[in-house]
Amino acid sequence: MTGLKMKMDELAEKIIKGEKLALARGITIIENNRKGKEELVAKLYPEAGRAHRIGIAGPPGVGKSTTTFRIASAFSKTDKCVGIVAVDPTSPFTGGALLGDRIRMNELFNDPGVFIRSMATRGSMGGLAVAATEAGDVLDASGKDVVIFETVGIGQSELDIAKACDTVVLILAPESGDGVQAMKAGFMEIADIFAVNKSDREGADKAVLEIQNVLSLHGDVDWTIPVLQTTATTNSGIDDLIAKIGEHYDFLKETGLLDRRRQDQFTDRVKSVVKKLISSAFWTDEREVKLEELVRSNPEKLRSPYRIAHKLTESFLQK
Ligand SMILES: Nc1nc2c(ncn2[C@@H]2O[C@H](COP(=O)(O)OP(=O)(O)OP(=O)(O)O)[C@@H](O)[C@H]2O)c(=O)[nH]1
Ligand SMILES: [Mg+2]
Repeated sequence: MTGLKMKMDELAEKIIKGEKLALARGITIIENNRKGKEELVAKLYPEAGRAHRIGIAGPPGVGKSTTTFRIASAFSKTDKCVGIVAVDPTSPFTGGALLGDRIRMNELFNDPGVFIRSMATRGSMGGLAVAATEAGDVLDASGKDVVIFETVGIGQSELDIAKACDTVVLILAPESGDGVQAMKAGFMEIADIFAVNKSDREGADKAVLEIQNVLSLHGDVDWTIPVLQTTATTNSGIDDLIAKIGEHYDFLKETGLLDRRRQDQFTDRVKSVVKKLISSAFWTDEREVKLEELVRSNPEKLRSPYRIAHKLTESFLQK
């Protein structure tokens, strides 16, 4: 056994026991693509799969962190261990928010049943979703009953993270009119529960109706997508939200959808690793240089990306 593998085995064992420091180290290794990452994931993966993965998505400022905090505290009070992956550099979890928020988040930090990890969006393209999902695996393997992913915005990378969750909660605010944007971005199709937060403000009823209208066109057969109203700051409607999250998880388990979803997610992950492996095997220094040469030697008017790509990959693909 190599030294590195032994070290990773040791670390994995500590993570599986639920040691916080080991957890933090493990996630750092994954986030930064450090040496030993593959060995660590291999060791932890068989231990993962027991946690309920909940995605909390939505446009900036609608109350995702406040809601996450409420949900996490409620779970923690019922003796469930909670892990949070907050994917956003400006989130209150990383100190980007107002003082009041930070104090509330600190209460959570002091809760021994809750482990919070924030990840910055400055990661490489497409890599963030993978890193966040793998951080979720580490938390899952460490025995968390629930892993919550808070993402900001409704872009592709947020969509990818949501797709790796069991239950996706889309949070909107009454005034935002973001529903339409979220719909365009593909979030309407993958959200299992809608929450119109800040329902202490005007327009919440109208927003709920609008969302219900759109959903009625989708007409999913088995799971009726609930559209709830919450006011995260006063904890209003949060019990209902937590109940629906639980119902959805039961629904997934009873119908066998959970296994199917996880199998699909696993297949997707293998595909993305294969893509990465092939791409890094292909892009040797030599080929980078050849590409430069081909681009330079072909006059602009005659240049076709396909022709050059075929020339470059010819020998590689024949193997
Ligand atoms: N009036 C009202 N304000 C709320 C409610 N929920 C959250 N807020 C406030 O809205 C602001 C943003 O809340 P956050 O929970 O940080 O929202 P977020 O969606 O996590 O924000 P980002 O992570 O920056 O996208 C804070 O000042 C909260 O106190 C609510 O239900 N009603
Ligand atoms: Mg937030």
